[in-house]
Amino acid sequence: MSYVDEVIAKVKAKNAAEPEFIQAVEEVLETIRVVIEADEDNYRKQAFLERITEPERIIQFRVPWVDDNGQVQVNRGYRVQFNSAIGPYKGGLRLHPSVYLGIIKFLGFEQIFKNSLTGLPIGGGKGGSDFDPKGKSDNEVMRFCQSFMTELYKYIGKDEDVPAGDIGVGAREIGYLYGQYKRITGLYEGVLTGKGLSYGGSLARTQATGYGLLYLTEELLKINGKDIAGKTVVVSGAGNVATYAIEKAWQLGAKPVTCSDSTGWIYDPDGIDVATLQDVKEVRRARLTEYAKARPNSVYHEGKGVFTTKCDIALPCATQNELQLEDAKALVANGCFAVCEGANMPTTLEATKYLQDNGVIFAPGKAANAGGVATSALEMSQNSERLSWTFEEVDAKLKQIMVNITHNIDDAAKRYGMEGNYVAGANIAGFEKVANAMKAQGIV
Ligand code: NDP
Ligand code: 2IT
Repeated sequence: MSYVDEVIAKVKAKNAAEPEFIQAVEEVLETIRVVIEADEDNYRKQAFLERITEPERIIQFRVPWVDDNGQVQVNRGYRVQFNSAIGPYKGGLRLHPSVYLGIIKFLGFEQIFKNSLTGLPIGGGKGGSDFDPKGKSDNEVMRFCQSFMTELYKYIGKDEDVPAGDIGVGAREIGYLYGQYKRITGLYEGVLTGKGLSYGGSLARTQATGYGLLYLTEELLKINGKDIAGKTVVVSGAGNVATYAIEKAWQLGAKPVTCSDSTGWIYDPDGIDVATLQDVKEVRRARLTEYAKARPNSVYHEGKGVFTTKCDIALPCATQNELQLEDAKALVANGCFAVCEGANMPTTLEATKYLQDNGVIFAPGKAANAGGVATSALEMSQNSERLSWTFEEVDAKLKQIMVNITHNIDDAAKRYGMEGNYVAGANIAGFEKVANAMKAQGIV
């Protein structure tokens, strides 16, 4: 049996109850097979793939907090410090009821290669909790965040591990987490990114993931002789990534016509109005039915369905495995020619294969959504030098990073005879730097 197949089998056996983690590992190992097989005996002897698929450290903890009725609630907190070969652990915190260890491990594993692709010195990590912020008061969210940080602070630090936002963690949560870290440790340091602008945050971090997604999409289309201007874009999600993807799509001359949340989705024939979306989701924290009320030409549908809308480009920006085989078939049948992932692993393996087999330009999340973490690393740089850069400066750096990633993944795919396979290109380019650093640092 080949070494890659041996390790895939081992990972499946050891992590049988974690399908999302297995999915992420399988996708990476299948596409770096060409690299491994060129030096297979050495990689096997070094147990290289066993090491890269095993987190350096997993921290799991109890998070007790008191709700507004005086009832004690208990959630489970996690931080997976996956790989520190190229820098301190870096990656978001997710608060969602679906969170369990397998979700955090898949996200942490993806983060290793994503962070490598940014070209910046950041290792891979991820954390979160099964706490559901929906319907909680500000005080409940604060008490949860304080309790979460009261345990987490022991394991993080500006040169050690730097968490940030993800699903369910935005400016409000980062503020509460930062306040508690500072209170316990007495340190005013860049231990979290995505901070508010008045206490060490970076301009353009809020917009960075969505904007970066569009910078990469624009460049990838250029490489393929296409132009984003005038194209119809379907977006899923209605959170941080989706909102700023929609805003930048407009700025590049495209027309975004959908968004979605966990209960339904919107089709707006006039294009999604960013100010209305922000008011509904960022300010009122309401459902998308409120968007439809504010925009009478738009239509609200219950449940799933964004990807059945006719479009040129699809940008899944909500959550893992939201774009399934039947969605991929609908996209292809409707003439969609590019899918770029704003979310982490939103496309199932079989849907990805279907899109690629049908000639759709497909950019995986670890490349396409890397603008968020890249800008987090720029926030860390600003914190270290105790300076803040202008919006234009950060945005220009973000754009350059996304353009570089686009060409690096294109080149890596070509180098290994897989031109146009950006999944392979991203995994190989991300892997090479980490592998190099791991080899140099010995068996650790
Ligand atoms: P937000 O919490 O801001 O928004 C998430 C959106 O997706 C919401 O509209 C939410 O619906 C919807 N959603 C979440 N879970 C589900 C689900 N299980 N089923 C259906 N809809 C769901 O998160 P972000 O925008 O930050 O994150 C979106 C994706 O992008 C995630 O995959 C995240 O890992 C990834 N990402 C985020 C980055 C960042 O900088 N924030 C960076 C790189 C990737 P509702 O409004 O009902 O809650
Ligand atoms: O998935 C991701 O890259 C993020 N949620 C952002 C991580 C970060 O550290 O900014």
